Amino acid sequence: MRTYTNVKDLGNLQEAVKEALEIKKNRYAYKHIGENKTLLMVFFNSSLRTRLSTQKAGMNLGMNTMVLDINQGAWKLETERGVIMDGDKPEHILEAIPVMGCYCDVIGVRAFAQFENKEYDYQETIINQFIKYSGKPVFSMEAATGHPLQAFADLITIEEHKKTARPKVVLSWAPHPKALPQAVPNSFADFMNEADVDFVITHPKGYELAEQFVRGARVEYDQMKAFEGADFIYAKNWAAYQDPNYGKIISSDRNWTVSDRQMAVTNNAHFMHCLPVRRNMIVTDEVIESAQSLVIPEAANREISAQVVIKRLLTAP
Ligand code: AN0
Ligand code: CP
Repeated sequence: MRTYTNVKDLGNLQEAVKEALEIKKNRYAYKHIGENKTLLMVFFNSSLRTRLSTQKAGMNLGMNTMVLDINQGAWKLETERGVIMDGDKPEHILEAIPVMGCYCDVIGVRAFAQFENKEYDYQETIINQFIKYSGKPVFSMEAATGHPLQAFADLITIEEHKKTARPKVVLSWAPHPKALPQAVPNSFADFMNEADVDFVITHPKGYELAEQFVRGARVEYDQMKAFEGADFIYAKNWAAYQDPNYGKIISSDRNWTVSDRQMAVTNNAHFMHCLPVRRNMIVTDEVIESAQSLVIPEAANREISAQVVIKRLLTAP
């Protein structure tokens, strides 16, 4: 594996989950793999879980780890080619990336959608520049259109907690005061479409996700109907994808906040969210604190998903 930006990079998904569960049993078994290798994590946006879990995964593999926060202490980067750089950005990403590549063996990148230009975001301009110009294996720590380390951790969590061979998994939109990227729901849909689950997406009209991620998945606009008999509820906010509202909030309907009312019609479903989560916007205190909530085990599995990915990047021929 040379890059990790989406589910396909993992190849056989069942094999990948198996590898993850084996690593989880003994996460220090591969400490020799990363000896004298350096992991660089580059953040254009904030993070708690990704920063800590990915660094921990690198350390489990015996790597040295470095973190660069572009917005704190680095030069502001120009990302467009051809710009006359007479503004506030002293460095161009086309020099910065190969320079970063000189100091490390593997690079993780977090660069959210900017919501200024849909094509720019959905072409994954930033992470693709890292792939093209760093000369090193690159993995996504949430790029513009996907968060595959999160979705892989979510799949591992579902595998660990499912009670039936083919559980019903519902991805539900929920309200949020700020416009959030589609990366998390895109990747979750991408993974669930490849996994052996009965997958349903529910959201208000106008929140349809990109076709390349939804593929053939069932979309149910009635949230209560979607929740009926569900084994896993995966809540997440995202801003509109469809034109002319790309990147905009078009509903703040708090009836969509996941509460005991919706959970009551499920099959005693587990509640999932990638975190960070705004309580009583996305989910009520009662649901997130309930015995069925998996938000902490999900976050714990981020260390495992990252470790599988970094291990594969380190050992690729
Ligand atoms: C980000 C998002 O929704 O993509 C990161 C989630 C892992 N969330 C926020 O910015 C609050
Ligand atoms: N779930 C997740 O990626 O969290 P952070 O944004 O805190 O890294």
